[in-house]
Amino acid sequence: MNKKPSKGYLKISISIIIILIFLLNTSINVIGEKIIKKPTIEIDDDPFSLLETGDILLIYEPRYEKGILTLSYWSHCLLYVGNDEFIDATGRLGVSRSPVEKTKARTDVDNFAILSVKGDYDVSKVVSFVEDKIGYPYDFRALMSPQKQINASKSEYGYGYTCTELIWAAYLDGVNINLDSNNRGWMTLWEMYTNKNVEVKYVQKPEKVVLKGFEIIFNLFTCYI
Ligand SMILES: [Ca+2]
Repeated sequence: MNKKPSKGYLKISISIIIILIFLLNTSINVIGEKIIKKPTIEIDDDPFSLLETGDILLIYEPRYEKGILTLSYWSHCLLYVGNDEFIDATGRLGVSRSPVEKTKARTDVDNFAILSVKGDYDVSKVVSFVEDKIGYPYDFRALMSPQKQINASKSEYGYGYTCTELIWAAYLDGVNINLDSNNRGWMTLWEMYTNKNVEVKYVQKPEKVVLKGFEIIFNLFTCYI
């Protein structure tokens, strides 16, 4: 007997929820457009030639699209340490050094950005921090909860670094520049891209760099609030 009115109520509720989600999604996409940073340099030659020691390479790997691990357009970051080499933290290798050529040759990367951290500082302190951490494990613990640390333990069970955590720690400990915009929780890739201390030098496909829907909500909470 009560089925009819409850079904009608349910339909109205679902409609209202759909409209609210639509409105929310539209408005946060507008906010998203406003926080996109545009590149400052356009070149026709090899963009990797723009890399200077201390620069950060952000890459977009389509296989992580809509993934729950990054919740950002970008999927990974590497620190350029000079001599045609990067140091980064990955789930497979932990903190390790690799030639720029290796990343350049990757066919599973569909877009990349080169970021430069602004300011007058001794970049060798940033580089020596990450060089000192080579061999540390990946911080799988950070995937479960929003935490990070400057001086990680070398425990095999997840007290190392994520890719963003390593670079954040290097800049904060080395030269007192904080890439964590809201200074708490995760250090996200989007936070790195939009941070006020960061200049976006180059983006391969700038028109593709965008956050959508819940990525924006997530990043509002982890970067700004
Ligand atoms: Ca944060």
